[in-house]
Amino acid sequence: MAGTVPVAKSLKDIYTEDALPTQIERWEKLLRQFETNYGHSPQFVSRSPGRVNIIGEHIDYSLYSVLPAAITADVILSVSVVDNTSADSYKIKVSNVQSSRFPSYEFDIPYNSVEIDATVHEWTNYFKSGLRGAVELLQKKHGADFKPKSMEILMDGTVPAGGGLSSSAAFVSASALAVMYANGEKAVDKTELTELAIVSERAVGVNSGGMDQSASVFSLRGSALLVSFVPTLTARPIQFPKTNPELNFVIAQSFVVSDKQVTAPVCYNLRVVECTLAAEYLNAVLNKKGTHLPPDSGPLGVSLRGFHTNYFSDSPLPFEDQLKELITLTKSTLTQTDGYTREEIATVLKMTVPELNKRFTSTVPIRAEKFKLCQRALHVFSEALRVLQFLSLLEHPSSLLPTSTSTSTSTSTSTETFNRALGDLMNQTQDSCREDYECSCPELDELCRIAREAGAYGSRLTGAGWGGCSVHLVPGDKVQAVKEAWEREYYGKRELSEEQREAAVVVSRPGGGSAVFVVE
Ligand code: NG1
Ligand code: MG
Repeated sequence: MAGTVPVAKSLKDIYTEDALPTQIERWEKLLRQFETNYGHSPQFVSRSPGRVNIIGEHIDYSLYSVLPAAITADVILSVSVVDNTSADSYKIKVSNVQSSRFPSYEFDIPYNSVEIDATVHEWTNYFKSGLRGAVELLQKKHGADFKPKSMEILMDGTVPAGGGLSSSAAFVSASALAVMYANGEKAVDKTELTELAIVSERAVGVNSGGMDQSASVFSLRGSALLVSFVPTLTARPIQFPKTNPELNFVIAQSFVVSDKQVTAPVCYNLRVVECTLAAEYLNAVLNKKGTHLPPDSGPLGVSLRGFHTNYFSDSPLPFEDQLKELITLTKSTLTQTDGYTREEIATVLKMTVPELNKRFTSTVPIRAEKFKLCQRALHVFSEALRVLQFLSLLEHPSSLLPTSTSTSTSTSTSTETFNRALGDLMNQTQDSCREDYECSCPELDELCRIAREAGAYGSRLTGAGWGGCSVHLVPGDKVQAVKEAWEREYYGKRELSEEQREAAVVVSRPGGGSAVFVVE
């Protein structure tokens, strides 16, 4: 599903009807504030949304398919392009509607490089990483002496930071899109934009997969998105069955903030390294074709999916059965459930520990004595399988429905059976994230327990975890009960601001992806 980023004429092209009144007010405020800040109106606004991941957690960087959907919350950047005056640099002025939290900056940037200091956690790093990716692409297209334009920017973001709804990818994608458009690219290719946003975001210090940027750029209103990374990046819209009004996804914040840039060495980046080491270890023990894997597009150059493809290269076994066999093989091969030391892994990979460190842990800082290869690989293979099972339920709901003529009672019973089957898969994901991947936290577990007891079919964390958001499949007539139970047992017991209370729970409808809006 390729194509170019849409240029919207009206906010109706961007938001669902229920979101419009609030959004119109917000956009008008942004345009007014831009005039106050810079003394004239902006020329255009670039927009990219956050996302909720429905299923497929922590497997994008192992190159397995995932199923996210865009949400209404987004990043909007109002922009005006300024004539360059300097011979060797351009100027970027960037400010935020929430100016007390996010101070304004002015940067003089040399034409030939965009410096980002990932060790200093500035909010503008995300803008700069989008800028860097876009400028590199523009210079690849138009020649190394291409001179980017100066820009004045005012941003407004409504995706909560560190909340598991991917504020970072929304910001990086909107920034890269703004820079492309400001520099004369009026038809920005979605795949190019996504790929550059994926690589750019890694410059901020997190070795992320590509799910968030794909969801942010490619999503279509009303559909979830199946994002695949092999053999190339593709995004396919998946419609929810329209005849199933019970299919409500409810997002609930834990208000435990997990800032990935800060926790990466012991959380996110460590998992990326563990998965990569598991791939090389399994390959070294099980593959007869050489000690090391051929390179692929995983963040560290090889992946569990790469091992999978290599191992089953000539096998006629269906993909789902291959995953099942990999689960069995992981258990019989990676038997040390308390983890593996660097020495143990290096010996199997026939390298020295310094070589291992240089190859796998030098580009991203991590801290660990032992690597839990078995548990991490088990999560990845079983989660990849759950995505396929979830997808086949959505695409062939009849596989669970009775084949004979159905009365209305049996139809509603079978809708319930269907939703329970989806919910069970989400619950299994949560178990796997908690037990094998160790990326949940007591608060997320608690939100899931409360929701299930109040009638949710399925409940799990969404996004990287260790805090942030949870997502729940809740029957329409139980949404209220679930909300009340959270209020009573979770939110009511915490000190939250009015604003936090209001944003705590959202019933999500899949929204559209990136867009440019031209200001007349
Ligand atoms: P969050 O923490 O929601 O931004 C992160 C990664 C994804 C994916 C999920 C876990 C980034 C930008 N995103 O999402 O690629 O790996 O965790 O499934 O780091
Ligand atoms: Mg993020």
